[in-house]
Amino acid sequence: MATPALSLSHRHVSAFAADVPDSLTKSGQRELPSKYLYHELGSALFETICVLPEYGLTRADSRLLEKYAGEIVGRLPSPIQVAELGSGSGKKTRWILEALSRRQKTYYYPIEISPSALAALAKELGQIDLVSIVGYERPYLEGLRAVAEGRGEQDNLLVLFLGSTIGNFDRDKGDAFLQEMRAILQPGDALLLGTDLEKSLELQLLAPEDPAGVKAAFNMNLLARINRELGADFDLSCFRHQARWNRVERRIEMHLRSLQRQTVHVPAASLRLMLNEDETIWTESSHKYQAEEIAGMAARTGFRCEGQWIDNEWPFAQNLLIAG
Ligand code: AVJ
Repeated sequence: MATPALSLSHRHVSAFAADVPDSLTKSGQRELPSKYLYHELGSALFETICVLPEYGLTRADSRLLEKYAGEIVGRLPSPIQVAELGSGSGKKTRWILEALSRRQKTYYYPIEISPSALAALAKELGQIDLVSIVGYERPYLEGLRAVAEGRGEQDNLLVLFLGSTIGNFDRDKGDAFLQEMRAILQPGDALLLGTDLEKSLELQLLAPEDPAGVKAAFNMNLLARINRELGADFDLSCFRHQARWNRVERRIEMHLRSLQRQTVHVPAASLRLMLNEDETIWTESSHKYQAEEIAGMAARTGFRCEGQWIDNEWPFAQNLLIAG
């Protein structure tokens, strides 16, 4: 069996070792939880996806924040502290923190399971005057609970959930997640939610298919990670990356398609897996939204939508939700 990377806590390794066989042996469609795509190498590959010419999502997200951070911050109560779920490199966050730091001293709590992303973040955002960074290497809601418990009595919270990460959740799971988040917050706290919007089929399908294959590498790396950390023997040349538009669910799905009938072993999970030719492992969903449906999502989950800003190059929305 391969030795797990030293930077991983035992807890992470055992959660991974438990989740992998459960989802790979699901009846019907085999799966792998998408959160395991984002770790060390995976997060670096995703950062590369974000600069692909075909992938407009991250640039739209950034453009909106650059243009409207002042306006967004102007609608927030004061004083306010900032928590961010899955902050990645933090480049987009800078606009919000700079706008806030013009009016108050700000604590910024990035919540992120990737230690390398947290370290990069401290570097990227460590120099802003009047901003102090305290990172939490925890799952999203666990981290948010810790931040909320530690806040001062006067402090409101702004939660940043950018980049349409919400799109990784099935719609009902997304609602449940927002409800759980709401339960941790106080009335008047804010959530800035980034959502990728439905767009022409051409744009939608162009985005998943970059000619250099960065997305394919990002997807295939999950199998390589299982080989590295759980001692599995996935032969990557026997799989192919596939992106599909699911028009009923309004989402892009990423799959790994088995090119032949094959058997795979995952020793750390005592698992022997038989895959048929053309059978797929579903690794990620990326749900798309209509601008008008966000108010409904907010209402169902204990928020109200107080503002929405839409990019005019790539359909993407920043939504300011206030806890009711
Ligand atoms: C991280 C969910 C925002 O939906 O575009 C992109 C994921 N995966 N290319 C997205 C993703 C491969 C991404 N999100």
